[in-house]
Amino acid sequence: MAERLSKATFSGSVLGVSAPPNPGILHLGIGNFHRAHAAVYTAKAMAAQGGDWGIVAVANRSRRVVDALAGQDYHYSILELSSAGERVDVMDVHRKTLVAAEQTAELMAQIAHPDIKIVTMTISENGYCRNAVTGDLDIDGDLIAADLANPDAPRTSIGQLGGALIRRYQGDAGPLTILSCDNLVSAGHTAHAMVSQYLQATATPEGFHEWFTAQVTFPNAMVDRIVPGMTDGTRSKVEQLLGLSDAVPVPAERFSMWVIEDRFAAGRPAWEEAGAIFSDEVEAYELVKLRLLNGSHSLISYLGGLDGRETIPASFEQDFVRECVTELLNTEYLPSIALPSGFDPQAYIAQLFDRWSNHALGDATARVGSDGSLKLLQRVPDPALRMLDLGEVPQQLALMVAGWIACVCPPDGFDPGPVAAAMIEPAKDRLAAAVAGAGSTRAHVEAIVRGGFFPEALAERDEFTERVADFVRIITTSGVRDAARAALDAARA
Ligand code: CS2
Repeated sequence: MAERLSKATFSGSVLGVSAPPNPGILHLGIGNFHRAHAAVYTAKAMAAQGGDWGIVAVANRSRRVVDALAGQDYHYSILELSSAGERVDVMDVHRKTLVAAEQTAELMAQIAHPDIKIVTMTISENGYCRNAVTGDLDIDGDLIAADLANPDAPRTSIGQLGGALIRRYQGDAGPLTILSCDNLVSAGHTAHAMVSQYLQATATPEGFHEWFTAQVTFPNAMVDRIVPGMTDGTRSKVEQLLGLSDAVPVPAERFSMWVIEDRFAAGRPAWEEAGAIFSDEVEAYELVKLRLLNGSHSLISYLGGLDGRETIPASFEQDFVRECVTELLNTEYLPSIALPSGFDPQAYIAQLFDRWSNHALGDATARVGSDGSLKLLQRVPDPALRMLDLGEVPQQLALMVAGWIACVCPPDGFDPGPVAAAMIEPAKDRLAAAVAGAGSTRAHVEAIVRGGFFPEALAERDEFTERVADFVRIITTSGVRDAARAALDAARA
């Protein structure tokens, strides 16, 4: 059994630098993605230009990563996997960890500390507590209502940020940047809207709102790196390459991209030294990535999942999946985006095809298919409405929604198989309640589309619901391949 990775046992050099003792960044959501993305840019930026940009990493409730990191002096490895081979890097950029659910007061005090200049976050679509129908903060939902009733012990990240900002103002701790690193349309604007709607609904001291408007910024950003979940294989590969055991290594592809709006209230690391792009066209990049990569990813996962394919590359290898994705990209997504200047969409798509074919990475179909009720909101309604307004039915987007329904809330009697069963759907119970008693596939689909899972503007488009129902019917009677064929035939008619 190899020794455990730690400061004492690791004799190589870390990626970038080891962070200095005083952290300047607090990160909400210490999942794999942060550790293979922003953390890497930060370590490299400090290696190039210094700065007190070590990171306080916050887990929402699970102790697993936090305890493992503390036991390894915050060292962990990143295992890069591609057809060109594999490499391992060791990181040492975190300086402290917290668990929000157990240390809420300490978390808010830490965000209110003058040394912290930036809060970054990967709290997933779910963490923003948005109402699916209105897009506003879900103020009457159980979670936000509970935080508003008990603002000193908030459970949501939005409530914790709200409480911390009030403390920061009271303590005169200076300006702050809150940087969303989640896959959301206009991520910065969305984060800003949710936090300010929370603050509007809560008691704040005099002068607070003026301070908040002038001193707290929420830049938009597009984040990108495919980071699958860790497996036993990741751990043993790292042990083999490093000669040390790491309880929390992160597997990742080689590709990485970060496009950020340069609106930082209190300074920032020289992330451009690590390859980040500072741009005024971030929202265009966000749409490119959210639709071309993430949207297509959802279609690959539902079609591949229903076809029994356990990984994204195994799904994408199927001709019917590749054909539907190509159609989706060229006729439904690309025309919906005002591209950033100088951007070559076909080169980007060719690169996506390579990334989705990465068997060495083996990204799980079920990972991408999880959380569909939240992800599809970012990937379907706007481009679907654009086509519907032109009098066309978006066949592949309808197929995507049908695939999601067939995987996570199928009509009675249809078994979507083991890959679909491994998809985690947080709205499963609400979905089941919505479809209870539906007497036909059409009624089943309508109960979902109109059941609070999609914005009103899409829910009222019967031609869309009808097409989703057609595809669910075909999937459940003659299979996903026939549904894909029907979607392609209709698109090409
Ligand atoms: C994926 C993303 O979970 C998903 O739906 O599309 O996690 C994707 O792998 C990342 O956004 C890549 O940057």
